[in-house]
Amino acid sequence: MSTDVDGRIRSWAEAPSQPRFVPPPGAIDAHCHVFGPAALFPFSAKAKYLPEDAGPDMLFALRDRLGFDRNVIVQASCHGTDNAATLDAIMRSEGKARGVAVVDPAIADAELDRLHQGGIRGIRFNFLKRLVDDAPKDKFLDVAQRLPAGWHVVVYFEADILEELRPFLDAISVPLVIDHMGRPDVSQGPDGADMRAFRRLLDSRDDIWFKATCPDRLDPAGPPWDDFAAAVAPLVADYPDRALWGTDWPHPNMQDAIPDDGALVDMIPRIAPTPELQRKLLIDNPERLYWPDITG
Ligand code: 0GY
Repeated sequence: MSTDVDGRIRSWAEAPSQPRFVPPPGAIDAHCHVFGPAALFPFSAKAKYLPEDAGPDMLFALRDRLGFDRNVIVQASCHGTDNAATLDAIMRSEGKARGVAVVDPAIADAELDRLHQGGIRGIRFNFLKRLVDDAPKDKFLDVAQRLPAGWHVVVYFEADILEELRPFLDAISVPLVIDHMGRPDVSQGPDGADMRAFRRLLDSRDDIWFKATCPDRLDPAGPPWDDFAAAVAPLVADYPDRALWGTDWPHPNMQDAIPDDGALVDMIPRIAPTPELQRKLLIDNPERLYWPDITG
């Protein structure tokens, strides 16, 4: 872990390696964040971690270095429900970023429209107790019914609460995107209990998507993340039109084993071995959710 004089955490690799895998032209990093800069966009008083600044210039430099074309910027919990940093980054991207907001469920409809104008295409419900104080399901369901046309709901939870969350998830009528596949224990293997439960969720309707992301968070054995590759490749193969991929840069609150972003990119051909799967994972699928104006 690296902390500066204020105790703020630097959770990303200073000099990521150049990946061997070259993403197809137009590829989208569909899960990443910006932090601050705090002087312009202060962190929430309820933030559970305080990161060093990781603003849009750094994100776009990484995008270019890794060979990506576009970003989907997900509002990180350290910014609470003030989406100004995310909106600023989208605005600076010159059309190459869209975003997912975190909102107060009492948000006005006009404010949702303003977020849409700013490039937001979904909202995130976070159920991780280490990141948020509360996750009010009834209020979440309320706001999920008032979203602008074409939006979806991103849900972040851990595998041990999936069954408990099922009635809540079933009650959301817009498409769902599940962050990091609901954090399965990948060491159980592709047919382990967590993956089987997650497949049951995917099989329950055809508008649930997932992010095949975060080997660094999900595979305690560490690089080269063999358990992650073994558990996730069959999922991408079986649900090729519902998988998304992202770096998770700047890896919020990662304090040990900060991943090398180049190595993360080199996981792509291990979970999506063919050019067709790679095109779906990196272009077709995220475009359908975030740039439907391009795909129609
Ligand atoms: C992630 C994962 C994490 C953090 C956040 O909003 C956040 O702070 O999402 C985490 O700590 O697992 O997807 O970025």
